[in-house]
Amino acid sequence: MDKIFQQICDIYQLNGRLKSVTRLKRGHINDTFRVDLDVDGKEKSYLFQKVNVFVFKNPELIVKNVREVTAHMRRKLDALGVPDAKRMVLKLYDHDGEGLYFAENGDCWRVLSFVYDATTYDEFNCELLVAIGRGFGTFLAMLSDFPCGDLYETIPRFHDTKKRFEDFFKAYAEDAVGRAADIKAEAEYIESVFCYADRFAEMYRRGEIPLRVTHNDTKGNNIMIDVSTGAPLAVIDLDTVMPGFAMHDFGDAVRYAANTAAEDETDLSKVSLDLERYSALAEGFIPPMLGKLSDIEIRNMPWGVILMTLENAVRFLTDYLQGDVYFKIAYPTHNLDRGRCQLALAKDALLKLENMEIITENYLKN
Ligand code: GN1
Ligand code: MG
Repeated sequence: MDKIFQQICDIYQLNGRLKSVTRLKRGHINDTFRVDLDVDGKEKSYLFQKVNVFVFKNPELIVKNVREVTAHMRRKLDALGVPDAKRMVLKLYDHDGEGLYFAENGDCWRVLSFVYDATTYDEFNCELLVAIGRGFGTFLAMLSDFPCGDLYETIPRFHDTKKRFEDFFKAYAEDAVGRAADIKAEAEYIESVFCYADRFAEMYRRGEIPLRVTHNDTKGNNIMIDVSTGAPLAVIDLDTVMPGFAMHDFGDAVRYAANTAAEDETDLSKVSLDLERYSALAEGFIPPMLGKLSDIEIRNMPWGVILMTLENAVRFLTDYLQGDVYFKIAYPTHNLDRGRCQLALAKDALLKLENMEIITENYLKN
């Protein structure tokens, strides 16, 4: 076993004998490992994560945000006397007052609590989607009184959709690795929907919608689910918790989990937005936030779906044009396939805008 894992155990003073390390297939950015220790004959597990410092240029900021946000949630759950609080909020471990450990080769590591008897899913039925929606909606609700301005922007302009489009146009024009010719049709389509990109930012500037503490990466596999009850437990992957719009969190959850195909499906005839799954996510997500969300935010949830899907499409295609420097890929055209799939989903979501609006209207106050 790689000696780094033993080193991390020593640094963080995790008592016990290192038994096994399993790499988890989780996320396109960081590397995550489950580490099992033997503590006096009992197994204890942790998550070790190697933080991608190309993506998170300033990983200390993540630590600050995660510490404050999780402390806030823990205080709330403790005050309510919630018995399972440990499984509902991740814990970030410290060594000598530091959250991160920089190895000799420059790799940046952190240690997180392991959520027992829980798992994440990449395939979804409606019951699971209600739970996932509820988990993310409750996360937002618990943080709704956290002062937004106290959070650092861990990735500047992360959901600035207009900027994401502009970055795509730039990468397309520069054509650094000679791939622009592969996506001529996609680029034309992206040009045609650019007019939507700044919708939320404009609404914000007009004072119509607020910034909230949001998760910003609400993929269905970023929440732990209790394996026996199916209840949502801890929301994970807290690196992008920053000020944002509620519609982004709802929209990204739908983008990922209400697609009838995988995020990187190459048979585009399989890709579509499943309205029943949309409805299940709304049923989970919106009620914990009722009374907090304004009608205009609720009305704009369908636009969250469209914009997050377009944004991910342009991000994947930008990465393809730049030679796959950002997202992990499994094969050379992976980002191209992801981008095409997301565009197909966005087209279907645009066709179903009205259907989504009708479903979402059920939650309006007035
Ligand atoms: C990345 O790490 P992961 O896989 O949860 C990305 C998200 C994208 C998502 C697309 C920090 O999330 O923004 O929506 O891939 N995270 C970052 O699957 O860029
Ligand atoms: Mg992530």
